[in-house]
Amino acid sequence: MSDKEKHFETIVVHAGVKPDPSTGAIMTPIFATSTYVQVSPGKHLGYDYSRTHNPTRTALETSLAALEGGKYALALSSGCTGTDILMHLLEVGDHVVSVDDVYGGTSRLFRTIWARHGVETTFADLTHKSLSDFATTKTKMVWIETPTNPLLKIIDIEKVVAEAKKLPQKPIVVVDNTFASPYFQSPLELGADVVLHSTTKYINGHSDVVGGALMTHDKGLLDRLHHVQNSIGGIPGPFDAFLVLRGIKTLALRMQRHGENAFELAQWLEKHPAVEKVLYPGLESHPQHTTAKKQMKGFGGMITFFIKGNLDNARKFLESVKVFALAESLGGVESLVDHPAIMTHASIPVETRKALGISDNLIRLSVGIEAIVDLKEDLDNALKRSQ
Ligand code: P1T
Repeated sequence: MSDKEKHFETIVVHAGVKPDPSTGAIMTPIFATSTYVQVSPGKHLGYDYSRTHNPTRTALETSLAALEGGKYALALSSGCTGTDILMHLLEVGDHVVSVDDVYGGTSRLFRTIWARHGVETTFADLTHKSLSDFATTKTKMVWIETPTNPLLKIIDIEKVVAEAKKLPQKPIVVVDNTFASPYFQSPLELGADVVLHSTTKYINGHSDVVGGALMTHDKGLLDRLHHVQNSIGGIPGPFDAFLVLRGIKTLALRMQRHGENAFELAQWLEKHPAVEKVLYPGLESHPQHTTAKKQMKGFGGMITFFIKGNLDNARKFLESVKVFALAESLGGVESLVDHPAIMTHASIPVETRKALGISDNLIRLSVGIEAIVDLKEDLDNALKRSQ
């Protein structure tokens, strides 16, 4: 049976993992080695130095490619490394069109690092405007994050890909699929050139690794990306690669539960008297609910909501939760709560943040896999204390 014929639940358990030929060990060993013995200069078993390749990483890359239905993947030291490697493909004077609401660290890399090196980024609301409203002849990359972090906007991937293909210079379309995870969304099938993941999040799923990944169908693009990675570093160590590979085995089970819990909490929060507004792509009230239904298989485990009141009310809530932990990051088995304006998106200039709607009463939930009744009770108690 080819990987294409297998179901996602089977792929996550098996892809990339083969019994070790020398011992039969069912789990891929952690190849803690920096170098490999050669029988003659340039004659070796496929591995020469671990910045270039490592067998534990190779197993992870095979698995990551299969998750996105892609042919190739690179495992990286972090999600931000993936963004940086992609930006290294561009030249001075090139231009990027990026979705306006992106992870704070992505925005920081575009604005404070790559702008200094001559690559400008225009941040665009692609929920209702066209790529052509922002693209120039120099636009070489289109950056989509969907659902976006933290406002959970949904961008129509097929539509943006079609618009990009009409531009004569054919910019690379990147989709940061971290929030949806490959369980709920497959951007390569929708025409994207590259998918990026912070594997720190759902893919690893246990909040014990920082990692990233790039997936593509295009061998030429893979070779260019690997050339950058091999030149600058940005690799995960073999122990981290092993942990991510282990986390992937339960990805389908975890995502199913994240999605169920989040859907129920979003509906419940929408009726809560201490909540002003809920943003969750699965709710009919979400402005891009129809697009979400079209391109996602489910709506994910992230919820964003506006609490009634101001920063004081938000603080009271955030200091009162007991099952949810107040922490940056997302996608682990445990529920987390974040205050984007002060925490994950603090690096975005305050005026830009305000214009986007990342206000002081905005709260982001990463809904874990705990019992839904405990999560509800925890939020209910903290919401009551907030007012
Ligand atoms: O942290 P790192 O593995 O480098 O991943 C960066 C990144 C990329 N893309 C998205 C959509 C992300 O959310 C992140 C990291 N985000 C957080 C740490 C956060 O709490 O939002």
